[in-house]
Amino acid sequence: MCTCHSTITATALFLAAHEGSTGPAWCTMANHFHLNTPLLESVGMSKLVGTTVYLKMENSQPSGSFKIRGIGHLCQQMVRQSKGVVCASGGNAGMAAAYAARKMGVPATIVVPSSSPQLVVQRLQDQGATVKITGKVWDDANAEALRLAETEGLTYVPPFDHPLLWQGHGSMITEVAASLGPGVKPGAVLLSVGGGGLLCGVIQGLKDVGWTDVPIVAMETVGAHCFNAAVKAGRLVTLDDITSEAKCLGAKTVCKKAFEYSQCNELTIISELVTDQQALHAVQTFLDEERVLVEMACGAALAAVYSGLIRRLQDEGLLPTLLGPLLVIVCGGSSVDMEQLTNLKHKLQT
Ligand code: PLV
Repeated sequence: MCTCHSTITATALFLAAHEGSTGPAWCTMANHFHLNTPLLESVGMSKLVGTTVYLKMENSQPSGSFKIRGIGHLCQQMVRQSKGVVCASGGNAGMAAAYAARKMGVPATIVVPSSSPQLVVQRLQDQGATVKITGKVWDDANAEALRLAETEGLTYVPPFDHPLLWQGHGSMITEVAASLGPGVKPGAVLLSVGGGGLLCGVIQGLKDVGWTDVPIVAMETVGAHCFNAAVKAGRLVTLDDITSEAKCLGAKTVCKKAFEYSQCNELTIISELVTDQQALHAVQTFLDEERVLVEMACGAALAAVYSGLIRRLQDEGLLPTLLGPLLVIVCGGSSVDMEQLTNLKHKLQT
């Protein structure tokens, strides 16, 4: 069939389903904001782990991280008639909300804590967002975002705790299944946990493709470890403070759904911690070996490979010795550049 004809038909169907015949301009461009990202084999990491390692390159999303999948999906469902959106973020959820809002022609206000580096503020402003700095950590910024939603009538965009986000994030696993082809399935999935949205989204995706028996290694840094604290305590725990430099993992309390999944017998979720030094070392090694710069939040997951943690989990019998391919979610992040990396090196290596 002529591809041009099928494109017009798809667009027409999309418009009819969403807006009638006169939808906004963004509807005619594509029916989602995220890209289908590459799935790359890492020779260096495969050597370390002893099985094929696949990298799902979410760093290459237009907003710099996986967040655009869920936030783009949520915005398409909730933002159509909005005066504007407001999102509280360590940085990347805000980047995704600002990107989606710009594409939809809607104003965006992003509230970040003072711990977010200046380069994040600049990048958010470059996306056309109004940036407000409130409080020390994400939880403080979130209180302000909720207040603005109430008083200014803005649509609140949650960064990690909403079923539409999880549904949107789930698309990354559907893509992995398509890339790997029939009959190939990961031996384990490795990812980072902040507020737990990525974890819930990956589980949603695993459910969608029938892979719920695949174990998940859920990584956090010490000092941004709200999921690990909840798993250990057997209940939701609110951390006193965020002391890790992985600020984008810095929610004080993990979302309820992520905790519920950790208690679910049908899923295997292994919660582990690395130090900031290990996360930073992983960021540097990844830059050298894969030629890609990611932020500390992502380094936490990569450190599980570079620090030998995956091998240890195999030795301890928590992961099988003959492990199938390891799927690493390279969640990305915009809170990093060479200057920020140098600052972190000085701060953490002295
Ligand atoms: N960052 C959120 C929450 O911050 C934000 O506002 O951007 N990797 C990267 C690069 C991230 O930015 C985040 C979340 C995560 C991983 C963890 O994802 P989550 O929060 O869905 O578990 C406080």
